Amino acid sequence: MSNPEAPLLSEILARPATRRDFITRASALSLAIPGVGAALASCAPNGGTSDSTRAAAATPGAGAAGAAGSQDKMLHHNSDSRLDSTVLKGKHGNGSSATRDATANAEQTAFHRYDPALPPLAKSNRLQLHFHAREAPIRISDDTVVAGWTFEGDIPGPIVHCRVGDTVEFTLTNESDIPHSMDFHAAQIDPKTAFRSIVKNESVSYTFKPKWAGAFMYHCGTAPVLMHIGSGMYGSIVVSPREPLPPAKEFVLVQGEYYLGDAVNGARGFDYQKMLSTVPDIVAFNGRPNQYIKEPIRVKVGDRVRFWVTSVGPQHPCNFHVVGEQFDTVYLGAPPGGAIRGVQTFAVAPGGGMCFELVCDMPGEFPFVNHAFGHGQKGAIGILSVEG
Ligand SMILES: [Cu+2]
Repeated sequence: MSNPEAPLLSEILARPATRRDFITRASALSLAIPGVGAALASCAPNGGTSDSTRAAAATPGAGAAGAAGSQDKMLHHNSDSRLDSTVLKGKHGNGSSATRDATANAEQTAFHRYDPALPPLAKSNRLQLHFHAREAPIRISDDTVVAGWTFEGDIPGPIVHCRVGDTVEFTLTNESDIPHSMDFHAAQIDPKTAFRSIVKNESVSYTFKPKWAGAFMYHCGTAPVLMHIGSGMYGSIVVSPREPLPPAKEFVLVQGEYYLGDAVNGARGFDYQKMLSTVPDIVAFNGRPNQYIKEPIRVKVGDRVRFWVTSVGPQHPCNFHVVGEQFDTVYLGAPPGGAIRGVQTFAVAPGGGMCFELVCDMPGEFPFVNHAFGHGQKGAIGILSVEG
């Protein structure tokens, strides 16, 4: 659905943001991209933040039910969209993620393999999470460090694991000069309050109870969302059903794309204009191209393997396939619902997540890939090593 009257997203985002402009911009974006106007509106310029709203927003466990009653106050608490637009034009880097903090000591940054194992469930039905939005250089391979905008200092952010119906009490604290926010796809909640942007040293808290099982993306939703996801602000929350699935070795794969600009202080910035081209330099599982070629995911003959696969994009699906294997089960809906059998490849949409299962009945090295092989070639590939 296109609207010939609607200005280009890039033009809208590049305009200076007076309050009137902002409202015009948000309305225009609602036309251009449904929902984006609302997301932008959550970042409306304001005349200051009252101490009472700041304190309320910073109280861990303060649920959305409490927050929803004070929408007007919350709008005043929101970030300044002029700051958002300076991400693209001005002091925050001309459409590059390469800020001072994102590049500091880049060359000393060590590589680490991102552990794909699904963390165990907590015993309690209540999960308390406190994430920090921070800029940090991340070494994604021997020769490349990127200027990341992160949750908890890594790309992707931490894997979260809970059950359907658990209570997730979430707090985000922003340690960056750039406004950030958190959008959990596993939550059903008023996004205008819960997913609003916060400025440096402020916090936002909300509580949700996942209704459906599955692998769900989480991401920063601050405008322009493309820039924030494209700079590394994403991760996966796996929601297990209350009735356990069959025993399995469980792994989490988050496919993301990198659109790289020039190096600053040894770290490659993420480049907004390149993101708009939708042609990535790198596509990676769990933030590092080819990392599970160098150090495979290891299981044993007879194991059932369950992959919780999320494509965080920002643009492309993950066409998930295991060479030399077939999935005995792919869940189209929330596991255990919507199971289909005997599947070779299935596409996980950007912003989506799915659950794939296979049984390893012979030893060998089985590549798992994005079968859109341009993206496999750019790093979305690994080895499932099955030992006898
Ligand atoms: Cu952000």
